[in-house]
Amino acid sequence: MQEGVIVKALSGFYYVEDGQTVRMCRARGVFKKKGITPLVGDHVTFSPIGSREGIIEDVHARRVELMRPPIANVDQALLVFSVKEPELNLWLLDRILVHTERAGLPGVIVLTKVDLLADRETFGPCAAAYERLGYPVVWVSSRTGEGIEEVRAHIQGKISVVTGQSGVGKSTLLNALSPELQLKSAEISHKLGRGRHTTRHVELLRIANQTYVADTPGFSQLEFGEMEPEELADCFRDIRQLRPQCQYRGCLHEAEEGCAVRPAVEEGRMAAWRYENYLEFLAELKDNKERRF
Ligand SMILES: Nc1nc2c(ncn2[C@@H]2O[C@H](COP(=O)(O)OP(=O)(O)OP(=O)(O)O)[C@@H](O)[C@H]2O)c(=O)[nH]1
Ligand SMILES: [Mg+2]
Ligand SMILES: [Zn+2]
Repeated sequence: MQEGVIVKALSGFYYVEDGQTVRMCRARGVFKKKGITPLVGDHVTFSPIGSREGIIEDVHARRVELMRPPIANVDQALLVFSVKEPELNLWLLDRILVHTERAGLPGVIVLTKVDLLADRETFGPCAAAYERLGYPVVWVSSRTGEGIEEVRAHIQGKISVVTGQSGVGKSTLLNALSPELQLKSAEISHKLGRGRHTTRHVELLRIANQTYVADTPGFSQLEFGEMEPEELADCFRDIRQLRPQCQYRGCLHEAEEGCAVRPAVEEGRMAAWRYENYLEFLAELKDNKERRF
């Protein structure tokens, strides 16, 4: 038996790197029975078959696990959003932040395609709002090279996952960081105003010594799965900070008396779009829960 890390998952095969080679492995059927899906980033024990194949026998306990996109044991997420083509979508940004916060992952917001922007001022207040919450915001153009070194500084010595809609420039960004990767990228469809889902699998790529980044397919939907409505407030850093001041412990921050969140929004201490997104996601989670019963 040997040990390695899953670096790629594709068509039912797991590509396991053991420090020397990458082997194409299948997972033992027992995982399916136990409801375990091996993820890219998983540390595994495998039985080798010849020099290029193997069978995964055991998936080691995960330090971190993210389901959207599916990956394990990363240190942080790079939330990649273009300012144009496609337009910056704060609803999706807040939605992906729910997933990363829930996984306990630090997030760095990367705003791409800033070369297409005539006036950056329009995005200034929005970027500042996320920075106040502790999310660094990096302005990037893979075309001019702006911000690439700043991204490099953020990923140095870490394992990161890039996530964002199709066509925002995730693969292009990784190519700018490391041209020898030669990842496929493609023009967005101008007719549909969105990307073409060029990247189709999750793959952990080596950028430098000790520095890895996982490229992932663009998401379109980001379902919350079986998450309790009560868990949502914890995934919004602004609400998490205000919550101790709410009068009732079980406050869901909708219209409760003595809630500290609503006044904060009215007085401009919390971003109004964040609160609107919170209420919308909350309604969705309540609805999901009803359907489960
Ligand atoms: N102007 C400009 N275009 C960019 C920039 N970054 C990427 N693009 C273009 O955006 C398009 C989509 O880029 P991709 O890297 O394929 O996007 P992706 O996020 O990997 O998309 P999926 O793999 O489908 O999820 C390509 O035509 C890129 O050339 C940028 O900084 N500026
Ligand atoms: Mg891609
Ligand atoms: Zn409240």
